[in-house]
Amino acid sequence: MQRREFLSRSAALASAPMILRHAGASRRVTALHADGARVNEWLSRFDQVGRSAGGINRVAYSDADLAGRRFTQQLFADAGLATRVDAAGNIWARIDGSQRDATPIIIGSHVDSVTDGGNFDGPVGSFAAIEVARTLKERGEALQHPLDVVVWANEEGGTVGSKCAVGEVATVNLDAVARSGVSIREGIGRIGGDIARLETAVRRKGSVHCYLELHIEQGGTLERTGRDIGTVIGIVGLRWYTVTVTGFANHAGTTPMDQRQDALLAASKFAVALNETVRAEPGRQVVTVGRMIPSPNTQNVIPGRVETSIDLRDLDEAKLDRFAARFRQIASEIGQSTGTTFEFQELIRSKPAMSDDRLMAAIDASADSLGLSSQRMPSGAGHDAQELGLICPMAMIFVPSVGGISHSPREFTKAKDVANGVDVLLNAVRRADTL
Ligand code: HGY
Ligand code: MN
Ligand code: MN
Repeated sequence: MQRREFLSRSAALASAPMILRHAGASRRVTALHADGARVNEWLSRFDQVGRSAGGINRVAYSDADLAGRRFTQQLFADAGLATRVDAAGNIWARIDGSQRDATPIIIGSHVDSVTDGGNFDGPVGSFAAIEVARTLKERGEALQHPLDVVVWANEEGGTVGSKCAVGEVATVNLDAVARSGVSIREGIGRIGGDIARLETAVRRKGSVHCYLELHIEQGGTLERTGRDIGTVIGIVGLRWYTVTVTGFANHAGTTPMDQRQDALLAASKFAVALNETVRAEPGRQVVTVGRMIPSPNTQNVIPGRVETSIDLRDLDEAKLDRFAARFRQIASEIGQSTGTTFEFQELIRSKPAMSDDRLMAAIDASADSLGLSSQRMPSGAGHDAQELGLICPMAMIFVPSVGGISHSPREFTKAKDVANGVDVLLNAVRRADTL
């Protein structure tokens, strides 16, 4: 897609009212149903894997992540699907198609979580993909295209596994320390990958028929409009940075106020300035300062150092570039006025991605055929699908999040909505197979 078209669509998208689509009763085609109850049973058992006091902690490369991956591999085995782990740590299974030389349809998601997260972000799409393959196998229904089912590694650390799979590993800082405390480089080895052979995990542009992913919405739009299904029209691009602010640790009592180099004061001014800068401009851009770790973090010492973070997102890549440059300017202004220095380390960047029109139509038609209402909508969350969009047509299916809550132990999606999502994924795969 030309950049101009992308920008005009994403600008239109950013401001357009949601395009509502109603179930076309007259155009229903008999649809296939998967076993949604089975998927919900897997989810309820999975809820105990990697759960701690704060919520779900299956953070990538941790022991809880390893337990989550073992649980998931057992689901593949129960479905009669042999799995392999690629050099990036992604888990794969394949069902052959009737057309031997056809490129594969890929479906899947992730099972790693954020810190103190929920049980639905990732597993709903991963388990649905296993269920789709299992249903097709049990019915003896062969697609023309091979069907690859994947569980991506370390989605929450910046779609690392899928970046490796599309040849974008250069945009990943492999020495960054993941939430589990190990570096990405080390973590890939922990989950069965092989950092020295990452190029063997790469799928080339043109080698994949299409990619479809079911995911919880992680926002409140579907709940607000009362629609069953979201057909995702585009996924925001994102930039993640670690910013280190350096001042001078000194005595809290004897250092006069005008002779301080207070790193926490500087970092706090920075967080407020970023928020004001992004809110000053109309649009759907968002910025979050999620971490702020002072040292020595002691009552009576002026903080000499702060490690903080930036998560910046928008559908328009030029806007991301512009805000990133503005943030560096703000940092140097605050540094001047507080006697501190700011150092930016880029952790991850993901490009914005627009969905494929034909796949979106397949999702809409699948929802219609199941008597479900649907609407077109953007994704404010990042997903593996945006990486796959670099090498093949992609689209996503959203199901409602209760209260629009996600990345929280209160994350929840109703059993009927999970079952609806699985059915739409199954029928969208069958339609995509004819494209
Ligand atoms: O951060 C995100 O948007 C996604 O949930 N990984
Ligand atoms: Mn996710
Ligand atoms: Mn997430």
